[in-house]
Amino acid sequence: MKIGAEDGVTVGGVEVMLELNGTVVYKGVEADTALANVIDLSIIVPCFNEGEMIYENLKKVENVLENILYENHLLSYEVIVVDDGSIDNTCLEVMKAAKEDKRIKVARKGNSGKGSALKYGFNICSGKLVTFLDADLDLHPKQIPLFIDYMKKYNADVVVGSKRHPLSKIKYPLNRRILSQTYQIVIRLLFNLHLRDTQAGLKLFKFEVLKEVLPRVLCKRYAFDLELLINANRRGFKIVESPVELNWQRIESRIKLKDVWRIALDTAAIFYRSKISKYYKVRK
Ligand SMILES: Nc1nc2c(ncn2[C@@H]2O[C@H](COP(=O)(O)OP(=O)(O)OP(=O)(O)O)[C@@H](O)[C@H]2O)c(=O)[nH]1
Ligand SMILES: [Mg+2]
Repeated sequence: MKIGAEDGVTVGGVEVMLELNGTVVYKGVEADTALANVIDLSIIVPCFNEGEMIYENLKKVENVLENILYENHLLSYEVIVVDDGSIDNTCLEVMKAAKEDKRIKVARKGNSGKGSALKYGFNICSGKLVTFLDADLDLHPKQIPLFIDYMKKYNADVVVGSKRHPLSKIKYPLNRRILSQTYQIVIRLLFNLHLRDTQAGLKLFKFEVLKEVLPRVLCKRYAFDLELLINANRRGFKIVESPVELNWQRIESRIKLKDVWRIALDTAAIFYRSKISKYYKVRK
């Protein structure tokens, strides 16, 4: 299977590479081509070196959506997998799933972090509602309908999964628990944000929120979630927390000391933009 920028052609303003059997791979998306209201739900899955589990996990996503979205009057969906520079077989596995289900789309680019991948995926999505879903499925997509219910019930613009919601059921290692709790305490001290968890890998947005907020989100890696939520909050969008069931899937966490250091630096930069340069202007 050949994947290369030299094969790129432009379709609807997006540079794409057409695979031999017709699977479309989006590459080099520069322009903002997102079109709201074309379909009901877009699920964006950031994916880096997940070859071992991504095919199976995309099948799980597909099953869930087939079975439960109909009950929620969501008739159409797309899954956009953003694989930026994986060095394992992720791309082949995603392409296999995409060939079997045309609602799965593949976006590829050079590696620049989870946040950057989500932003990139948004550029080619077209759902009225947009979900961010981590590829490891620590948070199973069967929880999406609950998020949709919360959005309706609380008239919210954004619903975030929260490991610290009183109704959440959480299974993950102690070291990750401590890291997560410490980060949320730091956030509480630095920012006036009334959320107990900014980092969970399942979130639901109205399309318009991301359209307005993402251009002001500069972090490319894990602090992206925090910056996005601060920005949405400053602009007056209503964010509510949903309980989640988290079942840890990895043998070992991928978050290393280097990532913690990067998160700390990015968080300091967000503090500067939020409190000093007032980069996230409040909506009038
Ligand atoms: N496209 C892309 N996806 C990424 C990148 N880094 C992480 N991801 C994806 O983002 C999601 C969350 O990353 P994880 O490594 O699971 O982060 P985490 O859940 O905070 O930490 P652990 O599960 O403890 O390792 C997964 O789907 C990853 O594949 C990246 O640089 N590019
Ligand atoms: Mg994870």
